[in-house]
Amino acid sequence: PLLLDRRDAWMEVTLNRPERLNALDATLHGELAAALDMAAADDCRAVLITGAGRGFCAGQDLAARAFGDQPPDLGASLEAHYNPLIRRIRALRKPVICAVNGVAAGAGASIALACDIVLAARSAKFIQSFARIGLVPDSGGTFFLPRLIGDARARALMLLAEPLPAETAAEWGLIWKVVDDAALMDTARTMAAHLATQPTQGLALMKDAFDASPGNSLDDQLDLERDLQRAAGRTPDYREGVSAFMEKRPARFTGQ
Ligand code: LHQ
Repeated sequence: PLLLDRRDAWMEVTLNRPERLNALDATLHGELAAALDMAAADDCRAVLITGAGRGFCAGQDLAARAFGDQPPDLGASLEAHYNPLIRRIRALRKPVICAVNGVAAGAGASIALACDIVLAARSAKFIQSFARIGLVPDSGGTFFLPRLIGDARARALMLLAEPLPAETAAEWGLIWKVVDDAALMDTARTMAAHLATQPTQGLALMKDAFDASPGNSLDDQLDLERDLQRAAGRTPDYREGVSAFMEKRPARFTGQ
């Protein structure tokens, strides 16, 4: 249920259960985890996540969840699959682009929001569908959403479970940009190819700064920036970036 395409210097990961709008079951989770581990170990320098068919991801596969005599332990499912997935995306030392090709519902929306840069097709929608089935937003949704768009909008979206059109999502700052449907994948691939030529270590250090920011005081964040900049300043790509600037030529970053 997952397609993996290793392009020149980046990896494209496509959720591929289009008949279920790419809802996640244990198999897809397993393949996604393996793909992200491969992307982490591999020398690719950017990752692009998208969905096959008309949806991006409808969250947990509700058909796969059998109700027995005992109530299910959904916490165990988060512990086993969803939380590690979100951590894998955030911890990846390379930029992760999400091309939201269609509806992103429930944990499917949270997965998109965990990525570094989100592009969405004009026809796409984001739905915090958890309330519709009596659940709580998960997979980092209650972390990402209020930080991205503020408490008032995040709460209403989650309590009401109303679909948010991609254009509004972009206006509100939930995502980076909306792209015409037909142009989405070209735009996303061009971006992935570009990012794969950039100073990968510096970008990874930048992700560290953003991840730490919400929990830090200004003093802590200034200290962290000092440490991250010290690390960035020691990379060969910093040396190359400065040389290229001084020599008025394009930089040739190696990702080191
Ligand atoms: C689906 C699904 C789906 C199975 C569409 N499952 N088949 C974590 C831990 C553990 C447990 C619980 O959850 C979580 C986190 C979560 O993600 S909870 C949230 C789960 N997701 C949802 O509640 C969303 C359910 N889907 C929908 O509300 C709609 O399908 C949306 C609004 C996404 C799209 O609506 P439409 O464009 O009208 O499409 P559709 O509903 O007709 O869906 C197309 C097909 O895909 C359909 O199958 P069918 O055989 O009738 O053609 C759906 O049954 C199937 N599908 N989502 N999550």
